Amino acid sequence: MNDIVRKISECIERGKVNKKSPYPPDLKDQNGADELAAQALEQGVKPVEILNACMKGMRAVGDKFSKNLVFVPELLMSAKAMTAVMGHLKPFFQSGDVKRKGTFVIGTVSGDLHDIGKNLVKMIIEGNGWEVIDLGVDVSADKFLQTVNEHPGCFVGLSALLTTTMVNMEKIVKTIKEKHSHTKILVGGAPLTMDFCTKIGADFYSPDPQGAARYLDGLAA
Ligand code: B1M
Repeated sequence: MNDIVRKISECIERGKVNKKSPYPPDLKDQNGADELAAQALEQGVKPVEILNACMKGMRAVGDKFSKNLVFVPELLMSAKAMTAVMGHLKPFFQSGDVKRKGTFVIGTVSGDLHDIGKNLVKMIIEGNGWEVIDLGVDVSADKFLQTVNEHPGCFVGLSALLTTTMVNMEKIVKTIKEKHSHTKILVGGAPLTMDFCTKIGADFYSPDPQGAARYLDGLAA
C-alpha cells in the first residue's frame, strides 16, 4: 500500500474527516480523508485501491469497537470520513448516459441504520447502467412492497449489517413475494450467507457489490 493510500486508511480508522475537523485532536490541522482522497486520485491512484483502503480502515475501527476500545461516536466519525471519500469516488463508479438496463430498488432493512455498504452497492449498480431507487435505511416491508407495486418488473436488493436485523429480511421477502412472486430479490451485508438467503426465500446472495451487479446483468441479458 503506498503512503497516501495508507494514510486514507488511517483517517477512516481514526475518523479524521477533513483538515477543518478538530477530531481526533492529535491530527488537528492535518489533511483528512477528504483531501487525501482527492490528492490520491490526482496522483493516479486507482479508485478501487482507495475503496479497499477505506474498507480496511472500517474493519479496523469495527474490530476496536468489538473490543470496547472505541464507541459509537468514533464509529460515526469513521462513517463520516468514509462518506467524504465516497463523494470523490462516485464519478468513477458512475458512467453517465448509459441506456438503463432496468430498475433496481434498494434499501437497508427495518431496524438497521448502516448505509455505507448499501450506498456502495447503489453506486456500482448505477454505474453498471441501472436505474436505482434508493429507499434509504430502516425500510419496512410495506415500503418495499409499495415501491415494487409502483415499479412493475423491478428487481429488489436488501442490505443488513446486524445479526438482529438480518432476520427482518424474511418478512420483507415474504411480503414482496406474496404479491409479486416473480420479483427477484437479492440480499447482502456482512453477517449474511447463501444458506440464510435460501432459508428466507430470497433469490440471490452476494457478498459484494460486484457480484450483485453481475447477477442483475445476467437477469437483464
Ligand atoms: Co455498527 N455495527 N452499530 N455502526 N458498525 C457493526 C456492523 C458491528 C459488526 C461492529 C462490531 O461490533 N464489530 C456491529 C454488529 C454486530 C452484530 O450484528 N453482531 C455493530 C453494532 C453492534 C452497532 C450498534 C448496535 C452499536 C450500538 O448502538 N451499540 C448500532 C446499531 C444501529 C442500527 O443500525 N440500528 C451501530 C451503529 C453504527 C453507526 C451508526 C455508528 C455506524 C454506521 C454509519 C452508517 O452506515 N452511516 C456504524 C459502523 C460504521 C459500523 C462498522 C464499523 C462499519 C460498517 C461499514 O460501513 N462497513 C461495522 C463493523 C464492520 O463492518 N467491521 C459495524 C464498510 C462497508 C463498505 O461494508 O456494510 O459490510 P459493509 O458492505 C459491504 C458488504 O457487506 C456488501 O457490499 C459492501 C461493500 O463490499 N453489501 C452488500 C452490503 N449490503 C449489500 C447488499 C447487496 C450486496 C452486497 O445486495 C443487495
